[in-house]
Amino acid sequence: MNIKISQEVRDAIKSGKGVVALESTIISHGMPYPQNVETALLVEEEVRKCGAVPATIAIINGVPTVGCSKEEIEHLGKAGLSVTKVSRRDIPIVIAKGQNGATTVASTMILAEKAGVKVFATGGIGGVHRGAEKTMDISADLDELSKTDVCVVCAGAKSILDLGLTMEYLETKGVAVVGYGTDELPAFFTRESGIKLTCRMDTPEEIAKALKVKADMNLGGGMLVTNPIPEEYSMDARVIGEAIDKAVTEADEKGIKGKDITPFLLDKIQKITGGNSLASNIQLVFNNARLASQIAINLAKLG
Ligand code: PSU
Ligand code: MN
Repeated sequence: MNIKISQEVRDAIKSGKGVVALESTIISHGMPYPQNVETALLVEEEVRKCGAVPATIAIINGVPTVGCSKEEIEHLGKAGLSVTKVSRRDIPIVIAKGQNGATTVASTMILAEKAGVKVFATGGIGGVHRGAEKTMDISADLDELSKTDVCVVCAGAKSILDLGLTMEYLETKGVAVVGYGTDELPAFFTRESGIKLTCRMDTPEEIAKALKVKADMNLGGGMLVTNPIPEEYSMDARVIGEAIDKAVTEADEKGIKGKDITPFLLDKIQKITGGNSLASNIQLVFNNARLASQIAINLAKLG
């Protein structure tokens, strides 16, 4: 397959520098313009400040691209929802049609693995939706974590999902869910959920070591590292809980389904809570980028 890997990313992989993959659905479908573009560029800066190299991933005019340019990021951000949201199933279609595509966690993992990038930072992952026992709506992100060898660093999952079922699903699929400095799955806007994780780890070195063992044993699949939002940016559980409940009810009433539901809920929550949830969202992405950079640097040292 023809993948375009930027010179900077290529050099970094060759010389054993840490590289951090970044997704593009968060840009086009996860935040409003212009904060989406500002955040995407600042996250790249944050990774560089930590001594690693960022690789924003998207499909540009039908070409899977690892290491998007500033202009490409700006385009994806401005175009917003009109860009196709690309999960695993959509990759061949968008490439064959020569279109632009914003990659989700699942498809970003696929392209990162093909390019040799082992660590990926994002905000939140998709998961098992509330009511999935009826709708069967389970994000392709979860199956991807079970088969594609990339470590994903996130702030847990938003309670637009059923967090308990999401953890059960990952356990069934053999995906370790590590808490960075915590025993509990963080719930994106808040640091706690009451749901127990696979294990707690307190240093990036320890996480890199576990990734190295997994690689040496050829176990395949990824690992999920959950990094709680910094205390000063975490939100009131009741305020955010009510906003999420309202958004979920509205999606239900409007009959929103399939790939449209996650972007719909994200947008509604931002509108209900004003700018507060967006500010928290931006900060937790920076926080994840810093941890992912440290993991990538340590992993690169282990060879
Ligand atoms: N959750 C968030 N922010 C996001 C997403 C999820 O808090 O931006 C995006 C990610 O790209 C994720 C995707 O991979 O939504 C999941 O979509 P779906 O549930 O349709 O698989
Ligand atoms: Mn879905």
